[in-house]
Amino acid sequence: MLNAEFNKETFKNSVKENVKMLYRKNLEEASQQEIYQAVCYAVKDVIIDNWLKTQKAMDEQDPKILYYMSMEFLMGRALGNNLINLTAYKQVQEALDEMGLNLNLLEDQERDPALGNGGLGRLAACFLDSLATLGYPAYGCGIRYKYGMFKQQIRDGYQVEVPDNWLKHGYPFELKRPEYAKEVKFGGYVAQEYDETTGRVNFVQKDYQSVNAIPYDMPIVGYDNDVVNTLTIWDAEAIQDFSLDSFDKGDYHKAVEQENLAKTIVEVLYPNDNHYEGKELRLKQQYFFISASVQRAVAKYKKHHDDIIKLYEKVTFQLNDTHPTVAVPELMRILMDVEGLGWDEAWEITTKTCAYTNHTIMAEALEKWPVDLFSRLLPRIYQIVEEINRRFLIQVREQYPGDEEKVRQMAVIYDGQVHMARLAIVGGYSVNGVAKLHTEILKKQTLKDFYEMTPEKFNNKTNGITQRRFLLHGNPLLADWVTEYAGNGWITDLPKIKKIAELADDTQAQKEFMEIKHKNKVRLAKYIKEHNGIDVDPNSIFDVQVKRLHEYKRQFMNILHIMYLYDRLKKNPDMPFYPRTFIFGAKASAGYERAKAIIKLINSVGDVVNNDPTIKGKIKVVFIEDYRVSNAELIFAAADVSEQISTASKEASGTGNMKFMLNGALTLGTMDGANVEIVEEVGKENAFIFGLSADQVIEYENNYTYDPMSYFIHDQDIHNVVMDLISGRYSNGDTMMFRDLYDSLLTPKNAPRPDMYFTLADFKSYAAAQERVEDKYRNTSAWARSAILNTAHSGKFTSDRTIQQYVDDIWHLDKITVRK
Ligand code: 26Y
Repeated sequence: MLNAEFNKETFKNSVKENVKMLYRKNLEEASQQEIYQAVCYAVKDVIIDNWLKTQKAMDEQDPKILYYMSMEFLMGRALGNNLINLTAYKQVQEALDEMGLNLNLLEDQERDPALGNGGLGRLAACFLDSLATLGYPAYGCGIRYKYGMFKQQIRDGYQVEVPDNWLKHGYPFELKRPEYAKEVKFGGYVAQEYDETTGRVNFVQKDYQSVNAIPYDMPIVGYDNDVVNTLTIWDAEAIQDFSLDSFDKGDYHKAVEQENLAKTIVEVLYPNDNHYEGKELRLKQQYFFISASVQRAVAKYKKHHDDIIKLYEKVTFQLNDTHPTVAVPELMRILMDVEGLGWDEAWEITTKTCAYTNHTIMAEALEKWPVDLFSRLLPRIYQIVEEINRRFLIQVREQYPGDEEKVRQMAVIYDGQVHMARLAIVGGYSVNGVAKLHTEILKKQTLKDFYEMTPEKFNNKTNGITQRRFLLHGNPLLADWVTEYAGNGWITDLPKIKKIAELADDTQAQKEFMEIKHKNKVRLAKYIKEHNGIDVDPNSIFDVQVKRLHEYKRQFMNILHIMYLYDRLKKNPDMPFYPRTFIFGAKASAGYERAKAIIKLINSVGDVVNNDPTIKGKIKVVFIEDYRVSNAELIFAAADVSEQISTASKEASGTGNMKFMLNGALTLGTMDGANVEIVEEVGKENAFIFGLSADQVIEYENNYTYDPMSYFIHDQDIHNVVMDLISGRYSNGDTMMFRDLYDSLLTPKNAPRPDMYFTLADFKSYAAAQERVEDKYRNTSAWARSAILNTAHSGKFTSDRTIQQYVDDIWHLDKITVRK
């Protein structure tokens, strides 16, 4: 569709004008970065008009608004995505071509805004895209970290973390809104003051430190509907300039402290994924953005409504995991201490406003804050949590008289700790898991006492991804091919993509599909050559595992299998072997030593294998540095095999699995997370499934019956490959380099049991599944058929579907209309 705003000539002029205005240069003199900025401002011009229109529509239509509260938004680059959603990508590409400029190269000038770690943060970004595209009124609420997810460099095979100064050149799409600043208070104590006029006792925080939260708005452009929603991220500033005012007031010390607080609070994103560390600064970050966001939501509501009692009719908070859970007591505080409501009224409103999504069942990711720290930092909030807990336990004891085990399992404050998941469940009206299997495990195991007490709160919302970024933008060749046959309806209605299933048996279509895949593999091979200096063969099988590095995701099993294959090839050079390129991309949390050792192992195996002429290039191992949203788009488009090999029961859903499927890769995976539903959609004959089931894993865990040593002793292949960790083969003779990894399988030092992730139990069935991959790939037609069917059956996994289900079952929003 031709977008009127993108009249080519007007656009070209606008770019030239912007270069002149911003840099006092003409086009020939400007750098690529400067032209990129000029293009962004030209695009922003169009967006601003729609942004205003959306704002006006919201003011007029007064809809219920969703606030999606998240510590993380992994947005990825905005320029290309905004052009896609404005349906102006191709016109702008042409306009720039005519100016002698290349849109792809300009896009590469943009730093990824990486304000998130992995799945949870990227999910939030996909959700914002779908909310705007479906026309639902929604705000993302988060933190404007000065430094996002670190940039990863690989030096000598080791991960090195480099600060991500993403704001260095300024971020062209953001808008500072100082007029909506909010004060956020920390520490001090709570005084009770009698108010003569109302006859009430007020709770007043004294002797506190505070910071100013300053909102920055980012536009979230809906696809072809003129809707522009907002992601608000909060920056912190000192309340006042300490060098002037406070010095005179003799409060110099406090002023310096407040200045420091403001500086440190938004300094950096914690690079932990699925792993909790009780750091005080992190709790400060949580309360900082939640207090500011809740204050703003309440203020916005009060602009149009004077009946605070009905807040939940116009406002709903979705808590992205437990990280924003202080929203529960913070809303209670505002309703009672600021709005003057009593406990019961405030509680009713709060528990109709907040809803919680759980993203993990792993114990190590569950947030628990020591009472001492929590109460010191948030004294009034702590009082409220105490009272929530007191009242809740009365209920529990009423329902389960004499059953103190229930109290232990459910108390919000227990054993000197505030349990955030419990607070989120008690304080909200909905609890959801992110895939069917995950929700079942929550109900039957992890949260079973809560499920038993309030089953009506529990529901499943299987995750999804946005096809606009991960097919339309990331894989234009396949997108055009799909559109040619099935029309462009899939862009906003992904299930329509199913029509291409009709082509699965068509030889010509199979050929075209494989040619597109091949071109995308050439594109990735070029990226790998430029970034890694490694030559890879686009005719080999591209076997890809990209995701955060974590033991439960078992990149370790993948590389062990590569070691096993290499060893077999060495011993038997003429064995049938289809050339394979194993591609990894993964950041390890900075303090996660074992994860970092796995990165080193992957690179070390790569060094040996890639440089061994005797295997004639049959195996290549590539570790892509700095895996992030922008290079992910290239990687998904080029993959043949999608490695989704987590220990069953551990991966709540996975979303990379869906991106691969959409791009026609075949899943090699365990029956975990959303893999289960992927197989349900595409059929198990079009995937490679192996390994223990979630039930089997849980049974082993409960009964302590798993014995990895027996595999090590009785299986010669396993024995050999595990021994190669300490043979020096991949470490220039250094037998200690990978000793900890070896120990983790057999004799753990800092884990409750060996091989906690059942690597040895699953190894042989993984290797067998890999053989099935190879067999199938030899039959090009059979492979192409399955690949087409994967794309064809990916309809369920659009985040548009996920969002519609959240709207229907949890949020109950109405659409706004912007385009007349
Ligand atoms: C610091 C600590 C409390 C923490 C920080 C980040 C805990 C968890 C996380 C992030 C979790 C996460 O990304 N979970 C992933 O969420 C995805 C979206 O639902 C799932 O697809 C994926 O399986 C899950 O691991």
